[in-house]
Amino acid sequence: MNHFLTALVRCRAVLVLAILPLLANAPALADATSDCFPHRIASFQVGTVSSPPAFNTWQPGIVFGPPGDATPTTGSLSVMSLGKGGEIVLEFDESEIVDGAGPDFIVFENPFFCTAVPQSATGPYSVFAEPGIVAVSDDGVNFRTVPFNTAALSQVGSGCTDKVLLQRLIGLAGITPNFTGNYTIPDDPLVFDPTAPGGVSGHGGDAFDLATVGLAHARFVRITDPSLPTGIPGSSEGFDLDAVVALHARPLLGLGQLDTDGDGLSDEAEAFLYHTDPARPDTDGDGVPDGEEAATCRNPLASDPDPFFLPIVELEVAQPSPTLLRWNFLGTGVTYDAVRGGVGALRSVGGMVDLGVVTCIENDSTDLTTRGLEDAAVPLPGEAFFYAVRANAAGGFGYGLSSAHEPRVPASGDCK
Ligand SMILES: [Ca+2]
Ligand SMILES: [Ca+2]
Ligand SMILES: [Ca+2]
Ligand SMILES: [Ca+2]
Repeated sequence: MNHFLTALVRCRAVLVLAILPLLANAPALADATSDCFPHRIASFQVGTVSSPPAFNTWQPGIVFGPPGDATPTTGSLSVMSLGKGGEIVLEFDESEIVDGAGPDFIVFENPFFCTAVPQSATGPYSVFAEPGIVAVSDDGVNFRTVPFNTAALSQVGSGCTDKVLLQRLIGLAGITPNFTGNYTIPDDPLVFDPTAPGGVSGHGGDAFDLATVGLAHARFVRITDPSLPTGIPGSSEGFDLDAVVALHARPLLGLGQLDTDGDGLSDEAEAFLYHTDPARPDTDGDGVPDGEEAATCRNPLASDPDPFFLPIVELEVAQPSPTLLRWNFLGTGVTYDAVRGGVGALRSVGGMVDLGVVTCIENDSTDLTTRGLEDAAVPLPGEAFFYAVRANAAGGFGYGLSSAHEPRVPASGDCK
């Protein structure tokens, strides 16, 4: 069965194309969405681990998107280990963090309670914590380190860290246990919440305020592992980065993009992606501009406390296999549709990209391990495939329209 995806790419700019095998490590096409996550690793120097390679360094994109599933006593595995002494710089390239009231971003590592979770503010506990030093920058050159207690940090040992010491580690990341939930609610580790699992007042992670380093806005977050004697020998030593989430942010307009209503989102992004009004800065009338809602993972179309974002996938061609395609984004409740066609079928129609005849669709892939597609087919000599991978939030969009403007139905089966 053949499938037609006329006009789908433009209308769903969350689609990206990778062309195989012409472009090894094919970069994703730029898009114009904004959300509360960084989308670029500006630099990464892996530290040392007893059993290299450091965990998930082969899929570093796992640090993008929301934090992975965790409970107060089981940390997320959706992390990349920095290794002892490792350092990573994440860049917000579609938005910038701004200094609002209180904390402005959260860093999620995967600390967890070693003991029973505390039942009251006075209850004892300890946490398996691997602290990281956090610095922020507006230009990617000049970084300002969030102040922390160096004497307290030097006391962190190889095992679990006691409550008393933990409370002296404020200013570092990797301290507060996480649990799945609304990851845009910052935790205050000094406030016990009797209604929350483990007494964590938000959903865990460690929240930071740009005001503490005197910055009005920032696009870069650097995390440095302090090379402590913490952790279990293996591939996961050092700071395990799960996610960075902006709480106060605004979108950055791309070059030449029009923003008629000045809400931070381009006219095109409003019309094609968010379905907000390009002539109205606050489409849902809740007092928060569309762009600010998008850049902080809130729905610009509704006053909904749950995090909202348009999942973006970026493709890579796994080497040395030229037919293994991977994508770097993983969010709870997100499935993926992989679509393959011939490059020769691609054509431009009225500013849209017509994918032409599509020869294979992998529908609703939820492979959480590899987030990849190993395609049994290979292109003929001198020809190439394109792949479009579309992330599909739970209950999300349909499959677009055929060239006859009828709802497209994916094939049964997959590309394997
Ligand atoms: Ca602030
Ligand atoms: Ca706008
Ligand atoms: Ca608008
Ligand atoms: Ca609004």
